[in-house]
Amino acid sequence: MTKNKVADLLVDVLEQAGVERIYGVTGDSLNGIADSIRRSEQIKWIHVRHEEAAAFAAGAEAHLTGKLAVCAGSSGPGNLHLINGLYDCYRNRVPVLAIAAQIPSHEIGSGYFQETRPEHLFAQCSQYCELVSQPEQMPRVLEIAIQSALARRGVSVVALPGDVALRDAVEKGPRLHFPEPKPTVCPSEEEIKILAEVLNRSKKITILGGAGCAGAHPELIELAGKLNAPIVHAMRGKEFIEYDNPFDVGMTGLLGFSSGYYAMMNCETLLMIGTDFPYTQFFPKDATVVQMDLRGEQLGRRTKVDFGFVGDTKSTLRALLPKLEQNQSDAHLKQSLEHYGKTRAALNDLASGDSGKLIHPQYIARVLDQLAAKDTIFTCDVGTPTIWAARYLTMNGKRRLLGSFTHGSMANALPQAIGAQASHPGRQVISMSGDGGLAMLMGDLLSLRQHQLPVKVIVFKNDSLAFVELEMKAAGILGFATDLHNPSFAKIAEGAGVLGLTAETPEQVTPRIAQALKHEGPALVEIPVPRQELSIPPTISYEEAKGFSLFMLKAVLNGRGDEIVNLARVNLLR
Ligand SMILES: Cc1cc2nc3c(=O)[nH]c(=O)nc-3n(C[C@H](O)[C@H](O)[C@H](O)COP(=O)(O)OP(=O)(O)OC[C@H]3O[C@@H](n4cnc5c(N)ncnc54)[C@H](O)[C@@H]3O)c2cc1C
Ligand SMILES: Cc1ncc(C[n+]2csc(CCOP(=O)(O)OP(=O)(O)O)c2C)c(N)n1
Ligand SMILES: [Mg+2]
Repeated sequence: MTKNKVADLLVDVLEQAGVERIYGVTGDSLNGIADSIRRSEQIKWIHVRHEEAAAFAAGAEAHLTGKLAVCAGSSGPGNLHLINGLYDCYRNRVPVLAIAAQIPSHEIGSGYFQETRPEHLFAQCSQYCELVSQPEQMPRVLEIAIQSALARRGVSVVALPGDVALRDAVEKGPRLHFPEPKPTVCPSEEEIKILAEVLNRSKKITILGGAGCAGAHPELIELAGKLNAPIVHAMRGKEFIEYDNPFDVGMTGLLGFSSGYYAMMNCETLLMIGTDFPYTQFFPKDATVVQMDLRGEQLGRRTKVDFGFVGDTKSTLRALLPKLEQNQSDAHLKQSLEHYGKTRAALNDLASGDSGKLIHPQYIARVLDQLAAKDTIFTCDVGTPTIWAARYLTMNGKRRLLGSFTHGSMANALPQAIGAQASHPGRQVISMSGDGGLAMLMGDLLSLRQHQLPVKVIVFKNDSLAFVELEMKAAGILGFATDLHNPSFAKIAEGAGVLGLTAETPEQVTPRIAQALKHEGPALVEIPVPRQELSIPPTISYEEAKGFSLFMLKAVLNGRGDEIVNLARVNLLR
């Protein structure tokens, strides 16, 4: 009987951990591992065309399933390509393991062909990153890596030299057999009492909820009802908070709704729940701020906090709710909801499909929202597609929305869609791609065909890096270096074996998208949209904007872009 190799043991451990697929590009030092994966009945190798796409895809899978997802790259440039996607996984706090193959162990330190030092390179985007330099370390190092990724929710990297992978294993099999830890974390009784007292005292409360509210929807709604509090959400919380929510007043921030902005600014008590909303200028200055988060180190990170509590949202709210009194005043809630109604109506007006020859991107997003299935997984590129997704996609508790919201990397949507579709074969997956974003990792259009992934790619073709152009305008800088001389993406798709369609008029948007969604295989719909959909009026002066990036402005981009000026004036001229 042939002996188990270290690579075989690695695959055994991954199987034991429930891994079903590994995204990557093979090569040299990874070949031993690839050979063991080939023999696995459980684990499928998803060959992508760029390792960055592999990491984004693994991140999407982990985000959607909550379980460990895996990507791999060969030594040197192969695993170096993983980094940007891994950074995104790390910032999104999703459990991902990266296998970074390494050059032959006896060459390390000699400046050998493709030599890099993964332990250093990945240190910033991982919770755990170690080199396996001898067979005795396996499976312990791999299991620590997996445990770290799951328990700390983040990225682990195992660097494995090709020769070590091919040596005989010392240990017989996996050592750990316990499921992913799911502890409940709740503030102490004394703390819950203080929390209840603070909230019972205040009549004008606004809740800012984020991704940490996942799984606690009923508790959150009950809480808002007792407090008569409008709920503002941060972007990563949209998919968990917005639906079936009579207290929803939209998002805040640059891409937010002015109703979300004012609900926060006008409250006496701001209750932050499971959010790391990063833009400090959008927090009220005089309100009492109460924050709860699973991680103590998050408290007070974005604004001053008067009362901070460590706990998971569900357990904390369950303990808190019986101690809360019904707030008798609903004036703040009513005012916020009314404002939301008006903001929403103004945004809906802009999503019209009948204004002459132009196809407004808002309209495309609304058509997508209407035609997509009840449980569609959407991904959106960083750039203006993030705006359209934030404002025009309706979440319902089953739909999901993924982006590179915290790391903010372009080109995320297509590779995230690959991971979403590979891990959810029966689900509709739609990638809202920018023309810049799609072109950046366009090689992986080929993966849709190769792996029979019926992803639908909708290209917002504005022939520019439009979001950056907007930033330049807001900063009073002339638009520069933002032109895109685009090909026909539909023809490129056709050449890649993907159904390629183009909508050239507003009337064609619905039928083309419907055709793509009905198509059994992968499809791409290319849609020309105006370059400057959100224009910033010339009234914003250079003096006002000087030294401020778009994200630093205290501004909500309303549909037409004029509110950015109003809020900027309020803030900067005070
Ligand atoms: C082009 C662009 C524009 C953007 N504009 C905006 C904008 O206008 N508005 C906006 O909101 N965002 C915007 N974003 C996104 C923004 O950068 C942040 O990523 C987002 O606001 C963070 O959302 P979050 O707080 O829900 O999630 P996270 O940052 O992931 O924070 C979640 C928090 O919940 C905690 N947590 C996790 N699990 C639990 C649990 N079980 N119980 C309790 N706590 C838990 C975590 O520790 C963390 O502190 C933009 C992004 C891009 C790319
Ligand atoms: C990898 C990377 N490079 C550059 C940027 C800066 N950036 C942010 S949005 C953007 C433009 C995106 O263009 P496109 O995908 O065409 O979307 P649009 O805004 O035009 O709709 C750029 C260059 C970034 N976020 N990530
Ligand atoms: Mg563009």
